[in-house]
Amino acid sequence: MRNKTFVAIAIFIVLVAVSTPIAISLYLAWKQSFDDQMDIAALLAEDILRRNDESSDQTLGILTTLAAEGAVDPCSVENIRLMGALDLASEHVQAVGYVKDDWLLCSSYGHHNTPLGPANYITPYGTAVRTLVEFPVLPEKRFLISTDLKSGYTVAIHHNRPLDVFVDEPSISVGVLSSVTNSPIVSRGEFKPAWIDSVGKQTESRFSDGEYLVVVKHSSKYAFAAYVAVPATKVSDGLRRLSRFLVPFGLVAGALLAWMVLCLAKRQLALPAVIKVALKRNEFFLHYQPIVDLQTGQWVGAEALIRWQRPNGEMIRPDLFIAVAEEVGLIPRITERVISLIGDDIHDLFARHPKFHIAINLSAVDLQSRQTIEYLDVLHKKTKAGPGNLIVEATERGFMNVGVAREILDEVRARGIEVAIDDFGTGYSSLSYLESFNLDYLKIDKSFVDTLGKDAATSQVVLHIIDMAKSLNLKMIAEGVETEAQAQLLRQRGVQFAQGWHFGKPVPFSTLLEQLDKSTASLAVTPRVDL
Ligand code: G
Ligand code: G
Ligand code: MN
Repeated sequence: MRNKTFVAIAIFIVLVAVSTPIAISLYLAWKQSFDDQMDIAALLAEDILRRNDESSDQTLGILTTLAAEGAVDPCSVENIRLMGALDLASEHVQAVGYVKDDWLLCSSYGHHNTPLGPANYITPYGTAVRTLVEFPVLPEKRFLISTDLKSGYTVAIHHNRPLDVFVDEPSISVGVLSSVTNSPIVSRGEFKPAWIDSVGKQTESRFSDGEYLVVVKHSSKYAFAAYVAVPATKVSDGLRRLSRFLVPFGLVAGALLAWMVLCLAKRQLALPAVIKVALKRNEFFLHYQPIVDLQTGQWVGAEALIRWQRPNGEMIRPDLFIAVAEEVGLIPRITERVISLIGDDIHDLFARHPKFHIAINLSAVDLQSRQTIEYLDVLHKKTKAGPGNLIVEATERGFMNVGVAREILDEVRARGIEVAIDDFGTGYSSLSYLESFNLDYLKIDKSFVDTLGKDAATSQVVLHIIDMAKSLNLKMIAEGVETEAQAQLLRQRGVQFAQGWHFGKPVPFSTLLEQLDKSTASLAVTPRVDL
């Protein structure tokens, strides 16, 4: 079950690990390509706008000059010569002329009598604009003609002159919009009227309608705007080009992440197998953490804590492998090993220190199996343990299947082995639940001891736990005591025993025994005198 979940999670993480960098690199490539195409369109629009501004500057210049000259007969020889000179001097301008009542009467090329038809629109500067004028003499050419309404003077430029920009791609649409009519004055390629709606008042608008990326730039001087529309397919072309570089990067990054995840997963998956090997190779051993009497400071017992050192020197923490062993059903074998290691360690401990106890941690499953009693029986006999020399510690989780657990614990107690509830307060047990078990000790969890002396509201909890233990007639062992201040408070509250770094860290059995022999020897020399 655990393995399946783990494999599923690992596969999921690998998939995410591989696809996320690729998705991100693809997105970045797409974004880059999109921005690139927008920039190209903006540059083109800028170019078109500049040319139009120039044409308009020249047109306006010529119209103002002629009006200021104020020739009596606009079509006089001198005036026509002036028109020719102005025409020649202006790069964008093809012809200069004079219009009256929609007829072109004369121009820099001489006299005419050509009807021009009505104007397409009038600009805010009082100029009539005809966008597509054909002259019979020049059938292939179309002209954009601007006429000053007051003077009648007129300037003609080639219709497509404003769009005479370099566009390497025929699919790109370009054009100039009149801000008066909101329609193209000149255009090349597809134009969608809907684009006009997307144009704001600002000088430049950029948007995409799905089919085209469009940039519209308004002239700051005149009533027109240049637009450029690049087909959206150009973005995917660019994306393809960029992806060729970015996606391999994504793949490498993803593969690296996946590899790391797999390494971690492999480690986790392999753990049960490694635990089995460790059992065979005797890689487990025990440390013992002293438990002291808070009144006398005497060591009254020790908790056996499992330790695991791999052949490569790596220590694996019990929080890690005990949880795995619990899930894969290896706990009975570990408990069996722990109990047998205790038997090997303690020899004649109880003969030398008859009041000393050794506490053994049991897991929830241990309380469901009569096998545990058999292991404990062997230990009991081997160590010649008297009443109270052995303690088993069961966590609240151990009491889940109440019936069986109670039966087994009662049998354990019948042998003179005492029972402690471990990590108390971290589980879900209620008082009534607790009352239904026959217990001897309550171990106050380190998390509650930590709150002592701090002004935290939780420090109230420890007081309730102490009261509860008292009312249930349980002896108390406070865990994880790290300071004298904590010890002091616990002592004041009537807690009898404590365990923690303040008194001693977990040590090998030989060290424990040495200390124990030393302290009793010194006691023998200077016996305590009870007053
Ligand atoms: O000392 P320490 O970090 O080793 O203990 C971590 C956790 O592992 C504690 O909650 C302790 O109860 C648990 N533990 C230590 N030794 C054993 C053991 O022999 N059996 C079981 N079931 N749990 C143990
Ligand atoms: O079985 P139990 O959950 O009681 O496990 C005790 C755990 O607490 C062990 O991991 C032990 O090493 C650790 N421990 C014991 N005393 C102290 C202490 O004073 N401070 C801290 N931080 N950990 C402690
Ligand atoms: Mn414990």
